[in-house]
Amino acid sequence: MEEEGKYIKYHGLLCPKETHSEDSLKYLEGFNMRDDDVIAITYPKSGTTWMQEILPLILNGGDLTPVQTIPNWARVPWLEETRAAQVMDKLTPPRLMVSHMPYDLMPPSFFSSKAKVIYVARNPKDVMVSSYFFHQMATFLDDPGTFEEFLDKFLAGQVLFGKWTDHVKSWRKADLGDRILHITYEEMVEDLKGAVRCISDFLGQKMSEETLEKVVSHCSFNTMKTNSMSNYSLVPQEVLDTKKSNFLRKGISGDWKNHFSPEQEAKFSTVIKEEIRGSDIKFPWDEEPL
Ligand code: PPS
Repeated sequence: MEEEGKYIKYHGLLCPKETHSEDSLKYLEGFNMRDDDVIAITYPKSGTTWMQEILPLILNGGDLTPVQTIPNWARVPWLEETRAAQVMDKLTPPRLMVSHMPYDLMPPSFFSSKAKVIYVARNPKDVMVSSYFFHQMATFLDDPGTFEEFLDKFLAGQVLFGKWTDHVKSWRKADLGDRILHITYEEMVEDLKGAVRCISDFLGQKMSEETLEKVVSHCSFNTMKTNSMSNYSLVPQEVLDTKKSNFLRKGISGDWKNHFSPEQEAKFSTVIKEEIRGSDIKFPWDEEPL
């Protein structure tokens, strides 16, 4: 593993040193995945924090205690981050976790287990915008430069966890049968109730209409924004500078339209479409004209 400024390079992927170390990445490799584990996989800025809220609520029958008393990074830890080794053994089964890893870098035990996976994808244009503002606030990441510069870096994969297209393609080709549920951030924005129902069905959890309503209400953007266990307000200002941006920033689909010029949009779409071509991936945002 090489170090590069504020990052560790893991199989060519940039991981921030603030939250990753050689030890944490070795922990990932040797991780003993259990059959009843549940893992949400995301490319950064695609809905990780949202899943860290939704999953415990579903698995705890709508009990708000975990999401109101335990910070999201401890209640549903990242498999590859330094905190994992400290908190994983304290989780009551089924263990809930998240990861930004591409399919091929999952630990060997994952492939032989029956652990369930929820893959959340988001329109890469909105991912890029969200990431651009996150790089402005996160002092442990490189300054993103201009919007145009960051866009070029994003397309080249010189950003956290590499190319968006490589990530989504790796998980689409994943041979996991009914162990995996694919869902999009956009579907969750459009119909959160339907998305929560779909996730709870996938996890085999029966939920009354009343519990479903409670979970949906608690996972709304506005409620999560005021939950100190989920809005990153526990992180010092020197690490996440809220004068520059908020972690829970806008929570909408299509914010890219407020930031991309027509030329940037054309360039971005051309590269992404070219790289996705040949795979059978269809996303809700694909229907949009260039
Ligand atoms: S990270 O750093 O990878 O963990 O970031 P991640 O949590 O994946 O993505 C952050 C974006 O998700 C938005 N978010 C939500 N949107 C709608 N509703 C809810 N409840 C919600 N929770 C988190 C968050 O606002 C970031 O998107 P942007 O576009 O920046 O607002």
